[in-house]
Amino acid sequence: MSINLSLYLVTDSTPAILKGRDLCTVVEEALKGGVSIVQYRDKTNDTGVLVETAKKLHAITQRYNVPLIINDRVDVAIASGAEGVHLGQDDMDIEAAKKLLPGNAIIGISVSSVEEARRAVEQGADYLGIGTMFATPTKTNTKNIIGTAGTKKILEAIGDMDRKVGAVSIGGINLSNVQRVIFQSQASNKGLDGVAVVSAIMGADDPKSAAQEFVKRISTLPPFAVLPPAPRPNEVDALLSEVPTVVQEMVSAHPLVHSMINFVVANFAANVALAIGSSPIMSPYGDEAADLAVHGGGLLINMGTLNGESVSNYLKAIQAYNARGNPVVYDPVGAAATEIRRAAVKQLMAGGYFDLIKGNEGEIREVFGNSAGRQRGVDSGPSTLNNREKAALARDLARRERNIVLLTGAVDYISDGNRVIAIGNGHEFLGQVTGTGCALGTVSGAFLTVHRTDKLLAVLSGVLMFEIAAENAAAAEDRVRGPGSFVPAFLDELYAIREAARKGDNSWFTGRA
Ligand code: 3NM
Ligand code: MG
Repeated sequence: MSINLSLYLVTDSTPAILKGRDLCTVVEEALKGGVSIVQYRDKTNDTGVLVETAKKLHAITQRYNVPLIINDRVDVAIASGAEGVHLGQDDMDIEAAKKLLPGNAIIGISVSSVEEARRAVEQGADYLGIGTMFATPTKTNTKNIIGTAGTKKILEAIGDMDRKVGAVSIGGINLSNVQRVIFQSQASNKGLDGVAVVSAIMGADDPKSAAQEFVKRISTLPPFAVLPPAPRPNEVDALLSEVPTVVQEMVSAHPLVHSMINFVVANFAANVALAIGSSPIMSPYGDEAADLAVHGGGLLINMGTLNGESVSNYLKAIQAYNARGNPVVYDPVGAAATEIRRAAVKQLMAGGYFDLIKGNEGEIREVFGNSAGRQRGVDSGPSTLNNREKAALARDLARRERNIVLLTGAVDYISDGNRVIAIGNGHEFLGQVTGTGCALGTVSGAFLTVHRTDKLLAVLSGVLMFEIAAENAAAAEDRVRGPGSFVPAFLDELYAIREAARKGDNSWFTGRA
């Protein structure tokens, strides 16, 4: 049986969602907009009302040739002639439901873990409702918020099974996140067959146009999606040969970068941005982001001096840049330092897409969900991973998020989930001045803004320009005696590379990386 799960409408009869409108009218509007399957979900009414309403809905869904599924209640499904049931983990089990229902009935089940998913497939479920994707006011008693990372794990597990099964994601899915949900949940062997939505359609002022817009977005990639190029033979050499050209591109494009950055280093990061030839704006105010994003620049989120308003400001900005496909860089400063920061990481990871996540070992581990425990302050602390493990961590996080990860340290690791590049450039003075790591976030934003086809190459080019400038500055022994005199020399050397690149002179790079 092949069921079209692409846009799965789940009904809700509560006044907050229906706002005085008739349930059947709202569902019919959604059907006109392109909903492909409907579930009647009603947790409050008596059985008589449920059967009566299900029959009315069935008469409508039949006209649109769309299956009607009944939530929880096998008896209501049978009495109304609906095409199937959707069972929760606490409802009747699949085996019992199969005995009662006609042989061709559709049986769906809610799952929130790999174990539940495997069991449901073995028992013969036709599709899985995988959730909860994001926290949602529509259902607050959910077991588990699993996000795109948890959803992907479940898809990976069922993709390996012999029996094929449909899969939809549910919970907090709306027009602004639906493309990201589908893109980031995609496992190597299975993707979502659709999304299940309650409030974003049932509660919309115009359910028909909301459904139409969902249909459009479901069938297209999100604006920020760039599929990484297939690795070539001698990939590292090939990448390195392209770096000077990418630096030239960045210098001549003069990209705008909007940094939402901590107040300790904002001045230094702005000076670095100017020195490389980009155009900085430092604004922590989320409501400004939509206007700034219009210019096509990049965004940096650096949560080094988090406060009570920061996360909501960041989320507004991320959504504005994501919607246009402009690059967003996340620097999760001190990610594991406090419970507040840990919560902020979760909210931000659930709230948007980051083209690049950049951090030290402790920060990247926290983002990955494999924390080594509380960080002391915001510095990296002693390293506990060896080089192989660091490379694997960068690769695994990038593969999970479908983005670029830059794990910084004495050796930096950069990955797109497939390629992993280790970079040994730089100088120890970079670690003795505040703000160098943060400024690299702004620099990466500038490069990602200009070079769009290979994000890994963009970030690699920024890191190499930055670290070679640091080497040049530290080597200027006439001018540099320590971290203090290093800072102006570093800005000078960034500027010198920029001027060389502007003239098409690549000698700064030859033999240096
Ligand atoms: N089931 P909205 S979440 C009905 O996690 C339901 O199994 C969920 O509503 C689960 O689209 C949910 O308005 C509510 O966020 C989804
Ligand atoms: Mg249920």
